[in-house]
Amino acid sequence: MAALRAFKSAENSGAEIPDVVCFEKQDDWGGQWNFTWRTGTDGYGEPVHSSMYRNLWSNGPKEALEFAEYTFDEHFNRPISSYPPREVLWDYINGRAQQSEVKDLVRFAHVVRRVEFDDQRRKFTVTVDDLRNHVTEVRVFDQVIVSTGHFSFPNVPDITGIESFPGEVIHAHEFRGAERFAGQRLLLVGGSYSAEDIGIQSHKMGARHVTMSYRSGPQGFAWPDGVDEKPQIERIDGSVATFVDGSSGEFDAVVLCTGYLHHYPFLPDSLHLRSPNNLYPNDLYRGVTWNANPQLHYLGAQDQWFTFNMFDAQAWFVRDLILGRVELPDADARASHMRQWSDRYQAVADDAAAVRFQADYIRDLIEQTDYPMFDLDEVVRIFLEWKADKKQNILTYRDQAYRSVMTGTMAVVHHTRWIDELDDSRERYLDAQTTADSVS
Ligand code: NA7
Repeated sequence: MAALRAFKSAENSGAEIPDVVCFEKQDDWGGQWNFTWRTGTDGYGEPVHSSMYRNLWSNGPKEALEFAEYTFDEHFNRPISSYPPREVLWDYINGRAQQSEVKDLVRFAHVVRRVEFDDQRRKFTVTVDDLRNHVTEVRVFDQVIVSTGHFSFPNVPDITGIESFPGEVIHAHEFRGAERFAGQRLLLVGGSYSAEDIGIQSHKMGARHVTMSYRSGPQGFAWPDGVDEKPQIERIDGSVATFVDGSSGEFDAVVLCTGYLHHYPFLPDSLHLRSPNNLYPNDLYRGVTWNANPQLHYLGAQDQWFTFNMFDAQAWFVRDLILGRVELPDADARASHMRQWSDRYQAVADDAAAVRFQADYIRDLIEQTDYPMFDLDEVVRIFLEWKADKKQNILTYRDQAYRSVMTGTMAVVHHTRWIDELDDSRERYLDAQTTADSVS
């Protein structure tokens, strides 16, 4: 959606743009934010893309992800809170894309099966299945932008003895809601955002106990009673998990919050990004362009502090490369640039440095395009404050309010505290008449 918007914005300002077509596997756009109740395979028998769950609220302040050229004020016409639930965020990104009038460029329910590159002709041949009409199409393109994200294909580790576990074992990708864990003892494997959020969602929905098992280090929040952390699992025997510190516990269900794989089944090895989930994946010039073949680009392949506005910065840069507005240096110069940024990334020592690294990365991209520059240092400050809020109280950080760096608008304090709100719908969220008192 960022790429479509970027091209449209150039066209609106008088530029000639190439023919753009977007193939989207799902029936609607929104990617990760396009929630489905389905797990495993979708109605067409294709792997379900989105890892979204029903009760998800933004886990970072919206002021850190706001688009610089389509603000929350413009969309909602009034201040809203800093941590909207998923339907509200979908509404925002959908509103922007609708405004761009780019929907006719998207071929919904079209799954890309294969992308091949012909070195002689320097063209891509793209094989696409129209899932509704059962037609296979083969098209030729000069440039390909991979915008499928990298939080769709679960990383599923083996755990000794897990096959003997009598309860349910799922990956976070298949998690759709925590109601089913009410009264249960839940074991979450992993120590990052999925474990943290599924953990507190399950606590909110009445899980009897939640244990999170980390590999590298504890998340270290002041967990409420009924939530704790353990080191790595040594083995599972039936319903009992034993951890490497010798402690053990009995559980009713396991959720593997073990992250995702960079997996692009439509790409041959020579074009396929392989990377851990980090802030500077190898092989991508300026974090977007496949260095070995700069006619191929990836958006959003990094791990993400910044999200929507970073995707914009990337999309505008890739657009301008394609339009020839930004010069593509030769392979050596690109490699040297990548080395510099990679060295810088290697020197990142903590989360604060990681946020600053990503802010600098975005600044570097925006400086080369006409995407509106915004106060990245202030967003870094917001991120650090957000981290402090979480440290202070993991159950109340979503009740805090921040000021927009784009408009100066102060977010409102939401009518209901996150921990008390059981209706995550857009209607309920936007119901300004409801006060905290009347629903408590
Ligand atoms: P992340 O952030 O990639 O984290 C994956 C977590 O899973 C991380 O804590 C890993 O430990 C842990 N992991 C991976 N393999 C194992 C094994 N084998 N055993 C134990 N633990 C393991 O993914 P999330 O799903 O939490 O978040 C996805 C994105 O959503 C995130 O990047 C945000 O943008 C929002 P590690 O710390 O590497 O030792």
